[in-house]
Amino acid sequence: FTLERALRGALDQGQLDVHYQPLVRLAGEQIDGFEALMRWTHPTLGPVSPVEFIPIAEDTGLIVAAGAWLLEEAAARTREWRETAPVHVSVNLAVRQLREPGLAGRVGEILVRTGLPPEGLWLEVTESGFMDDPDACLRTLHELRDLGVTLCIDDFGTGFSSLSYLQRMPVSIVKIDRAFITGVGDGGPNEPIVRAVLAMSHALGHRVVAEGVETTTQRDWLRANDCDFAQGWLYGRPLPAAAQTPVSRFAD
Ligand code: G
Ligand code: G
Ligand code: MN
Ligand code: NA
Repeated sequence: FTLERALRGALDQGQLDVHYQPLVRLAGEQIDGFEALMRWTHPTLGPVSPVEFIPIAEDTGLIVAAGAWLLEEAAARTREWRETAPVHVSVNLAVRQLREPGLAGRVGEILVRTGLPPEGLWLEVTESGFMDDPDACLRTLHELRDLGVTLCIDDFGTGFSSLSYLQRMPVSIVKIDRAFITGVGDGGPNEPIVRAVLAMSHALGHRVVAEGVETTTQRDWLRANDCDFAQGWLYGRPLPAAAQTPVSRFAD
């Protein structure tokens, strides 16, 4: 038995699922959209953590088919939600997917097939994709942006964050990694860093998402410091689509 072999069958055997986590506008505390997160439940192993299986899916290339499936599933679901409220869905793109020729064309086809308008789709990429082959990555990101979708830099602040990437990547949203959101509002050492990322991102014309917001203390500090969006257990855990509603409001 290997996890890799099990994962090869997971998509065909319907073992993959999508969970959705709310992303909230800090002014007004209204849902702006949801991040779509892949889940795998193996028939005997039970739920396998994405921290375990996503790297295997990337290394084996299985992420290409699984990611395309997730994108179509999330787009179709969000098109339905948009009959109630103008929410977006945010989908993670692995480096491996970014490198696949024709990605933007396939994303465009999915938008057409599902009827999701491009403003309903955010795509999250990390700096690691940019590092390996900046020119190819930039071309793909520009093609995606030309579709009218919103590009986000994910896990900002971790890995090899470089200010030149932030400036050169055609993104309009910066997602600050949850490691930096720990302790904000309590006078913790992350506060000056988060303030600086907010100032720099806003100066570049980008909007900012704080990830991993768990407390009202964090929320109040982020709002006072003009952070645009928040995501985290304070607002909701990733859950199946049936457990989410696109119109929830959160008390101030
Ligand atoms: O979903 P958390 O609940 O455990 O996710 C763990 C990690 O797996 C995160 O880094 C997240 O970005 C990644 N991940 C979850 N779903 C997807 C997906 O559909 N595609 C890619 N590339 N990464 C994902
Ligand atoms: O890497 P990415 O940011 O795409 O992955 C999001 C990861 O963060 C998922 O594993 C998700 O379950 C997790 N997550 C989301 N909100 C919170 C939170 O408030 N606290 C913690 N500890 N983890 C969170
Ligand atoms: Mn993400
Ligand atoms: Na993230």
